[in-house]
Amino acid sequence: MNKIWNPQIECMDRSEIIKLQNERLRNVVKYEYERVPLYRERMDKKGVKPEDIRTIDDLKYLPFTEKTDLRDTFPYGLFAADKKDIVRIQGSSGTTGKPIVSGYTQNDVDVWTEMMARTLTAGNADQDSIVQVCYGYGLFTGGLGAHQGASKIGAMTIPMSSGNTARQLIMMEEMGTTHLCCTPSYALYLGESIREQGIDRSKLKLKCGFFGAEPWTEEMRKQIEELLGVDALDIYGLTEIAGPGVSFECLEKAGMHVNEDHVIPEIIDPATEMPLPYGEKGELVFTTITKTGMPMLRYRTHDICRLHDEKCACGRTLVRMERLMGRTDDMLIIRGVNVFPSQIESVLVGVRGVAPHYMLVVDRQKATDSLEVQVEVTDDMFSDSIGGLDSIKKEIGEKIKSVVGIKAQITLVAPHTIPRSEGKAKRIIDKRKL
Ligand code: DLL
Repeated sequence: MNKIWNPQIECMDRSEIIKLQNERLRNVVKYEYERVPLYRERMDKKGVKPEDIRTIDDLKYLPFTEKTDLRDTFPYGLFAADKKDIVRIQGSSGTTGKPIVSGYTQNDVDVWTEMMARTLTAGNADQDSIVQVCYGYGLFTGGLGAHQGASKIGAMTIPMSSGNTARQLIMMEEMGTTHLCCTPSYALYLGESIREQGIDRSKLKLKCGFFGAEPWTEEMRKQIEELLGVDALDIYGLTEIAGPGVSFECLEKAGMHVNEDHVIPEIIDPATEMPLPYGEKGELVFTTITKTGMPMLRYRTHDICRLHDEKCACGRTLVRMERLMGRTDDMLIIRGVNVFPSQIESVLVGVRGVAPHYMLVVDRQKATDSLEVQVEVTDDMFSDSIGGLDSIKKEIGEKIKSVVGIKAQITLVAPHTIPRSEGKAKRIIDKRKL
């Protein structure tokens, strides 16, 4: 039996959903125009007034919002609510060292919590469930998002946060965890650890897992399901829009239901920026229609996927997103952390003795991602002592850790050995099969 947290909304007639979206869209556009200078200026420049936006078909007249807008107006430029009404800040990494932050009012935290409550319910979690959250707690939305949703449905919630696999496994076994929230690569790692340690799978009570924050495949789903004995569900979200739960799979595993009473998804052609019909592959764009802290109009996610509006066998009528098919930009997700090559480059240009020629090699071994940064040393440095080279490696490693938030292996290579490109530089070798 497939449980539904809010059937009234999740199974609403499409015509009713669209009516609700039209009404909420009109309100949010007016609200943004009145409160956020960036939106007002951009709409004025396009000659669009809030009254021109009547229905979701008018979305195409609105300007887009980009991650760079959040960076350029950091920290408070896009806040629509008064600071005193903001109760939470969450964040992720941006294209440079500056974080990307979003401010949430209590309303926004409640909206997000509702989305995650629906997500967990779609995997049959309820007040009898024991939910182990191994997403990181902190600025990253994974931990707190899953936690809030699990608390809302009345589940026993274990806020493990990420890491410390031995302790995760003890808790899972002894507490009788039924539902697991973590990245798919960590789920695989947990599964492999269970097998390696010879833990008796029949002692585990796991039923279902909610895995997201990074790309994964149907093949990984099968492996995780086999290793952990769970239904492995895909969940999607992003800090700028809410966090995890923006869309979620049900046990039909036939695409992620978008919480359309709170967000309007569109697919656009990333080159022409024109909207594409359901079923076509393109870039996913979201407009939030119930947030008040920092609502987003036509936020370009740079994630590539398809949308479908047929009713799901579970009864939900919400539009479904296919598994993500990649990105339109060069953002990598390494151990769940968003990494832009430009961040690495900004570190390298500030280090004496290295040239701005580098290659990022990403790999995955035993379900754990690794990042190797190969960088050329300058001619002068090349003839320097090993001690000098070691201290450069150390400096780069520390700076990358502090700017990007992950540990990288640094390999210094001889001058002129990184292949030069005549066109767009190729700076990434991703050996993971995602
Ligand atoms: O990753 C929120 C999240 C936490 C989602 C926990 C699911 C579970 P950000 O750090 O802002 O937020 O990163 C957002 O991660 O634009 C996608 O590129 C990627 N992403 C998120 N979920 C998936 C998924 C969180 N299920 C960025 N499949 C997004 C593939 C995903 N990529």
